[in-house]
Amino acid sequence: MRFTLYYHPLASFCHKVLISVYDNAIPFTPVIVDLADETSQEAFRKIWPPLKFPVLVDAVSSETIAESASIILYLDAVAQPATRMATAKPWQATMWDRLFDDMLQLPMQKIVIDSLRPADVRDPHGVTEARENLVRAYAFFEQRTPETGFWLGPQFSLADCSAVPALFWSDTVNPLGDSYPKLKDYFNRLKQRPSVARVLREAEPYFHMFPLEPKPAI
Ligand SMILES: N[C@@H](CCC(=O)N[C@@H](CS)C(=O)NCC(=O)O)C(=O)O
Repeated sequence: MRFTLYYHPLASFCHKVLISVYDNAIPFTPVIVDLADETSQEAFRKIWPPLKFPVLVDAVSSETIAESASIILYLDAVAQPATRMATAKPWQATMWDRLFDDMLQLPMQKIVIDSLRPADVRDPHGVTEARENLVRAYAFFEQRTPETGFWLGPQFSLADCSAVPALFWSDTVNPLGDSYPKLKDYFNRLKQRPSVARVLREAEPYFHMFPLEPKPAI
């Protein structure tokens, strides 16, 4: 098999890549990384010492690619997929990718990671700020979600792959509620796409590992 993907089914940044490979039926060897397991961690350290996933290894080019968006763009370039995730305007796709990561994933991670800290070193002020940032981001994305059209651009793209985990996990820690109807409709459309539904279904058996209540739900 040409491509090997190192990932975890629950990990939000891995969802971006999984959606793109499932969407284009790109075959790959899956390697689930369990950082809590010493053997798995040491095996992965040899592949990628920073121990951050997803990571893709291409046996043909011998390249090791990290960073979810870079992996998606790499596969776009070498695997000749039917749906080009970079689209004809790659700067737009990467702009949305950065916005979803920076404006939703980062504050969402702050809230989750803080809950894993010992009680005496938690950062309640930082968590309140992160929640405020999520609400500001929801309002921004609500305003920018196109009035017409199915996806963020003229076709399903990297932008939409990035939107899924950003919205899914942010909605889990700080529910969207009913104040953002366009964004919510877009999120619901995303969840119906077969590649997205498959990624969320594969994550579901691990939902109990999520440290906050309520647990995620599809
Ligand atoms: N910017 C990176 C972020 C990668 C990242 O933070 N991955 C998380 C999983 S979603 C991870 O590796 N966590 C393990 C750790 O930080 O120890 C990307 O887009 O791939």
